[in-house]
Amino acid sequence: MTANEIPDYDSAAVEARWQARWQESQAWRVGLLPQRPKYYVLEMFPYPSGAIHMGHVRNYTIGDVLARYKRMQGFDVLHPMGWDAFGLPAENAAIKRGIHPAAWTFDNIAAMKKQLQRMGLSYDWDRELATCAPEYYRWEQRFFIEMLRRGLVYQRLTTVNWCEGCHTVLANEQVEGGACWRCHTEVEPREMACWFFRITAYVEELLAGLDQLTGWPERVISQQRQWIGKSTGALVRFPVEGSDQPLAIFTTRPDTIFGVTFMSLAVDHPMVAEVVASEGADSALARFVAETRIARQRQEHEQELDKAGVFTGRYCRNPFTGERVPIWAANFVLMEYGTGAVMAVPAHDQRDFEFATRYGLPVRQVIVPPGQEVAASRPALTAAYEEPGVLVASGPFTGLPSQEAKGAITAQAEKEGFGQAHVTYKLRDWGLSRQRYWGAPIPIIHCQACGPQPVPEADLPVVLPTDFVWPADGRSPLPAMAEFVHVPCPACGGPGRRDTDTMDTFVESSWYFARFTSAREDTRPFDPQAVAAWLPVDQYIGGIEHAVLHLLYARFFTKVLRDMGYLSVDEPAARLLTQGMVLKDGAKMSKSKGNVVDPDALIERYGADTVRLFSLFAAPPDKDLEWSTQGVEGASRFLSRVWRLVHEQLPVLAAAGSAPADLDAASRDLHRKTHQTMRKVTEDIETRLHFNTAIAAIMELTNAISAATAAEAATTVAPAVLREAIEAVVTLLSPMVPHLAEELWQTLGHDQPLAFAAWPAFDPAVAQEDLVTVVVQVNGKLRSRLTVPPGTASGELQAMALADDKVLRFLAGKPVRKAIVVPDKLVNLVVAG
Ligand code: ANZ
Ligand code: ZN
Ligand code: ZN
Repeated sequence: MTANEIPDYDSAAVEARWQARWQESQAWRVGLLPQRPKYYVLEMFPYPSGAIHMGHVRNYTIGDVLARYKRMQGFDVLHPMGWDAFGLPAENAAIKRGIHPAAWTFDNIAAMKKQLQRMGLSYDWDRELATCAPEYYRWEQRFFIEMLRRGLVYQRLTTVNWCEGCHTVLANEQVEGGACWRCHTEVEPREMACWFFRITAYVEELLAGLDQLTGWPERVISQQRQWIGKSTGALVRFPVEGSDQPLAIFTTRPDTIFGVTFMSLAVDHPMVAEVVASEGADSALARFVAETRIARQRQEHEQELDKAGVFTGRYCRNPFTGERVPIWAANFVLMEYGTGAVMAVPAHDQRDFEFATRYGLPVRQVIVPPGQEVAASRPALTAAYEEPGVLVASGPFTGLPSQEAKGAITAQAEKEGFGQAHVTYKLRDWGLSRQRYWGAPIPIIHCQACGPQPVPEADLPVVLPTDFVWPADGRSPLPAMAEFVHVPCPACGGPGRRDTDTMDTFVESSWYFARFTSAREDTRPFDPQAVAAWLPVDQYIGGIEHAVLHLLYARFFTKVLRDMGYLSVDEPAARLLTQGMVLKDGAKMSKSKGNVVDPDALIERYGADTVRLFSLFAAPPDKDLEWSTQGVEGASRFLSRVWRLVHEQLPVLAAAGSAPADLDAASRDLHRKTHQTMRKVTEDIETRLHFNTAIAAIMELTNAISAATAAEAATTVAPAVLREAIEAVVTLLSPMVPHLAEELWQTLGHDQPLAFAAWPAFDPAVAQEDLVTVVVQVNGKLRSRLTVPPGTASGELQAMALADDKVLRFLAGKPVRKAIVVPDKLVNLVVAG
């Protein structure tokens, strides 16, 4: 075939053709139970915002390559996709455009599904799920009730953000600088009864499980560990003057107890409330409490308040020294942690140091660096000394190293009855009530007489009503819907009131991976055999931003569902990949920055295969990927080259029989390169998901084929070897650029789809480099030979020569004066005669 007979590579036509075939043949469908070894690859499902972005493209392409690769490896691959479909943006769109959240959501789902299909992603769409469908969230309502029965769900008062302008509770992300994002009314804290999942009941298991998650990135593990925030220390009770109630504090540094010079209370501490009650609302303390609460509300996430406080007028006694200690209220102490009270040791805690400096409180050093315990005098500290050391001025504990003193002081407190060892966690129970409309209804009916009652199993699901006109003021319409709200109490039959809150949308994403194993099951949440067979997810792929919340909640739910008898795994996913971000000019691509590249426009222009190849080639999957137009064009050119190469060589390939037993040098080189490439691509995908280096290797093989078939090449390679090389290129590329690969596979004369062909098995013997013999001389006389791969470095050859038995015999312990090394040929060692 001459060049002008080669058909154009029309990516649009090729992609449309294969996508239609895959759809018709339901190519990616897997049965309820795997028939072969299973592999479950899952990408974090998207929120249906309306359009996919390059981050999705990257995430889903990575998953798709793995799914396709594993199919060719002989696995039954579960590769599902669905929609995390409840949430605030649907309500915001409803407010802004007067469109119903359900309509908006389902329109978006339809649009995004088309986009994903145009990417050629191999999903089993028969398992598609949308979390906003009653067929999905009904099971979540059942889990909620079962968890309630097990004490894993409870209700308590909590403070929420209230906007009086909108008469609604705002989520944290709807509060901007202390004001409502919509009407700019100042947000007030308001006490409200909310439901909680008792995730803290699993805290130790969640922590211990981290050690087993060897397939998860270290970064995620350490973020979870920090979030759980286990601290070991002691509770110590300080007697309070004029009260029979001691003040309990939690400390991780009982060794510093002789350095306490004041106490700090959270503004929400009961003792502060007591003092405020007796002093009145315009006391300095009362004003400080009010100011601190407002400042907290306004506080942006990370920013810390300037340390400030007010003396309460009260005193307690240090149970170790009998000393009188003033009690302050301070803005940096949190009621939610420990006991909400701190023994302040300004010499050894930087926050206390700054506080003491500001208010002129004493600083007393009780720990010194080892070796300095006998200094006659010490300069005043200019900052807290937080390191461990040796105790000074600490009564009977003076001279002990701080680590040892922690135990001794705690033991003493325990013996005297004013303290004990104690562990605290930063992890809080998970508040799940959202005073929003677009979420799964909480299946509870409140009754004056009986208290909150679960909706009976037979009445599930509690379906979110959708037939109403969306109220323009943005309030949840649920509380005003009489037929929804006024229902009889399931316990006494008296008048009841339905809970009109909905569940946090993180609840839906905490178990969707299990539902995918039997997504159409309609009599129970999961088919027991299917969950047992498919879980855990073998490879989970998603953004690092989910390191804590989603991934921790999913781990919690997995353990709860296990304990309720639904699942038999302890963890949701064996391996986790957190893919890097897609950047443009060094900044994350985002709508707000106006630097987004629209995947649709790219596919239109270059084709899905090019977009896939670029996103895989431009960076290893866990690293950030810098967008580059040249990169996309490079990917496009490479695919055109492969297309031409296959068509150009077709006449030669058609004649290819089996390879001759005796290959000429050029054929042997290409044969070897082919098997080396198979090995490299397999290892890169299998062990590290490094698709970029895998693609680079395939490009090299393509170059080698081009060189071997160039018009000016000295010899022609054996047609069978050429066929093997070209088919390797097509096959190894197929998980990455599946449309083009299928088309070329057909061009090469195959009538079965490549997607289910066997992954090329390399022959290690063929892949092995030919070895060369290097002679070793001692003082110019041949003494030994080394057999090594060509190109072995001089230093390595010299080291091998010096370790060689025969050589050692001739060296007879004499020092080597000089070594002459000619790579691939010779090593000559010169020793004194
Ligand atoms: C005395 C002390 C001396 C402390 C010292 C530290 C250093 P982690 O490690 O994060 O668990 N603390 C206790 N409850 C608190 C609260 N509700 N709000 C703010 N701070 C609180 O921190 C434990 C330490 O944080 C505790 O140990 C306590 O200060 C403080 F040289 O007690 B420490
Ligand atoms: Zn408002
Ligand atoms: Zn009742």
